[in-house]
Amino acid sequence: MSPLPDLTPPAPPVLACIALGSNLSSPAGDRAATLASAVRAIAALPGVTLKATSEPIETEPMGPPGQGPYLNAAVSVLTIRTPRDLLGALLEIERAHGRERRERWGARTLDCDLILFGDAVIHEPGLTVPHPEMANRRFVLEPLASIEPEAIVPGDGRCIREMLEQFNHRETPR
Ligand code: A4P
Ligand code: MG
Repeated sequence: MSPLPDLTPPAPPVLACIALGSNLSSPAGDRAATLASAVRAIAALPGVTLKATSEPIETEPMGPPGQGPYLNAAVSVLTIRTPRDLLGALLEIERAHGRERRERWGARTLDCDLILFGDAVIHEPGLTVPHPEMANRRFVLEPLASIEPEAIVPGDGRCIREMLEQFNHRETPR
């Protein structure tokens, strides 16, 4: 007897948002070339379709003193991969761009952070989504707001545009 066909419907693609940062040249070239190469690598992942890419912005470094300015950007994708599997692929892309883990928040050729994964709220070892620091980082919110302003941050309820507006309001000196 032939086995029953698998009638499970395919999972619909999920919108995932990724933040990119670089403040050192990598094997792919300078910071801009590194970010462009990372975007190409993300777009080439199986099960991932690139939706939008922000312009890169130059930002002041947050973290230990003595490091150079960052170029930051954001991309959104539609994906049928799981969040853990997508993060694994992003960490692999970091490694392929010469990323070495030294000090926390230290200089790096490429940082790829998974910021949002649809409506998922995940707190597991090695995987926290939404990214816990996103609301406090202009270098994440600004590029992301330029491509996915209406994306809702699950567990928070605000969209990216509102989060950036409230961040800017907080940061404006009175
Ligand atoms: N991890 C868990 N959840 C996630 C997630 N949602 N996205 C784990 C990415 N990684 C996640 O990350 C450490 C581990 O976090 C990963 O192995 C993964 O399993 P990491 O990037 O190696 O560690 P880190 O960079 O030393 O620390 P952290 O807190 O991740 O640093 P951030 O938050 O990535 O910040 N200044 C400017 N202007 N622009 C920047 O882009 N970036 C950083 C790094 C510092 N200063 C910056 C910028
Ligand atoms: Mg990181």
